[in-house]
Amino acid sequence: MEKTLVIIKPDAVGKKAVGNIITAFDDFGLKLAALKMIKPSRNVIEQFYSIHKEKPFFQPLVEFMDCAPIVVCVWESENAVSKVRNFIGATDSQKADKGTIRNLFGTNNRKNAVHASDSLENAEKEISFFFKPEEILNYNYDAWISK
Ligand code: 3AN
Repeated sequence: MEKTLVIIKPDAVGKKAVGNIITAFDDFGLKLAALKMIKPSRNVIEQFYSIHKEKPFFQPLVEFMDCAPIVVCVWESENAVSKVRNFIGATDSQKADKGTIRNLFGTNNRKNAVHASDSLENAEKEISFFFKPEEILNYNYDAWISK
């Protein structure tokens, strides 16, 4: 089973779309392994997006991510990384396929509702960036939920 990191961004939090986005991932067949709402410092956001620090959109991206709390979550499934990337759609919400998370909940290429890891290697790095190992929960509710 793969795990991947999803961030519900400030625009989606501000729109009160957190519940709907989590439900969409649940309904898509992913299993929630970790979840928290945080307000990272500007420095932490800069570190998270450091790969983009030379890009023209870096400063506005950091400012946007710094403007309100975010929700970070870990989702698990077979091929979780590519499954989630396909499900969220293109970076620019205006160009994201109909029915994708960014199409449904985003606005443009900055306010695009969610981030998701783009490779297994980055997923592992990004999960450990926000979560301690003991915060990633392994559980099997099928065993008792039907009782
Ligand atoms: P993705 O999140 O689809 O993998 P990246 O990794 O290329 O996209 O970019 C990281 C983030 O930077 C995007 N999620 C988006 O918020 C922002 N971004 C990317 N390209 C642009 C752009 N041309 N203008 C403004 N913001 C951008």
